[in-house]
Amino acid sequence: MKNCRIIDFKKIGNSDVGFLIALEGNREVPFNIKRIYYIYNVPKEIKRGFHTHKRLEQVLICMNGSVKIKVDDGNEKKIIELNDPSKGLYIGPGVWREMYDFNQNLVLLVLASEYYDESDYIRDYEEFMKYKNNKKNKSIKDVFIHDKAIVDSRSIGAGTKVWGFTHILPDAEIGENCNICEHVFIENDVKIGNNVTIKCGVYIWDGVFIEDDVFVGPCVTFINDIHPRSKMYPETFERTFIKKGSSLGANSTIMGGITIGSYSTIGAGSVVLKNVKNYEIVVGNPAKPIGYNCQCGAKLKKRNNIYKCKCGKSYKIIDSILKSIF
Ligand code: T46
Repeated sequence: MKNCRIIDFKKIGNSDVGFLIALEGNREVPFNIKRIYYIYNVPKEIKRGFHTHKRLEQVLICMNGSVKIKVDDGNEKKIIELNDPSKGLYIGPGVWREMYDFNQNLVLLVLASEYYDESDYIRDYEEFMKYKNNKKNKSIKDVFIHDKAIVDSRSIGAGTKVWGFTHILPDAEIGENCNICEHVFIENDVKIGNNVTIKCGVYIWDGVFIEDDVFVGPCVTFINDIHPRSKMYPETFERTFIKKGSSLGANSTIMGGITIGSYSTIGAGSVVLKNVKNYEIVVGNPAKPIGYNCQCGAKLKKRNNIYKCKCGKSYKIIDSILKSIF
């Protein structure tokens, strides 16, 4: 189901010494964690939930005991039992949820992307269905669509251009002022921010998330299944994050499950297998760092531990991360 999936966390340790699981925002947990809460001591006969959120993203982790969760995205319903602290249930916006069969020992930890906000809830099922249908039937305004493009999605922001022989599937979400060139294919579980350029010949598969101001060069290849086999599908596809302001050079290949840092540059033809840091320039196969660039794209020069750009911006490495200082 789009916007709802199980995440398997990496366990450190073994049954002799016990296990440790470390979760970091924007890594194992696919958002910045702003709030944590937990639910416990719930009598077995109680049912909770019965709502959706319009913007909130959550990961639910059953730390002890068990609980059943019915999820419903308006098209498809699923029942998921949570009973293992090494698994998280990701629930994105627009998914109705009902929780029941609480085991008395249950401790349900919830990691949330936003502070508590009652106006983000829809607590009435009919209203939820209306909300989902409105989204589906939304007319797209101020978008240029070439008459040889096939655009099934209704979530396309104003000012965006979609050129010929491009196909966008119905659940893809695309921001404002993007340029999506010819011969591009965009699957369903894809989000693209504002001011993004997608050059010709790019296929953007389920699980690829592209932030604002990103440049995707011609024929960039994304991968979302690390062990592909014909007619065999993973339970969930790898999730790849392309952060704000980064540029992916022509013909580069981006391995699934990694994060390309903000304002980084991927050299043309590179094969990127690992996370790339903010502002880093990586090239080659496998891609390796060769320096840093500025937000404006120019290569930075290092003098006395300060990285300077001809545009006037300066950067410094603080805790092994390059940061803008003025
Ligand atoms: C979900 C499941 C897993 C707050 O004041 N602050 C908070 O951060 C939260 C989460 C709730 N509240 C208040 C609002 C309500 O008056 O606590 C009361 C119960 O909250 P809610 O109706 O959201 O509780 P549940 O157990 O039905 O659902 C909660 C989450 O809110 C929900 O998003 O997915 O846990």
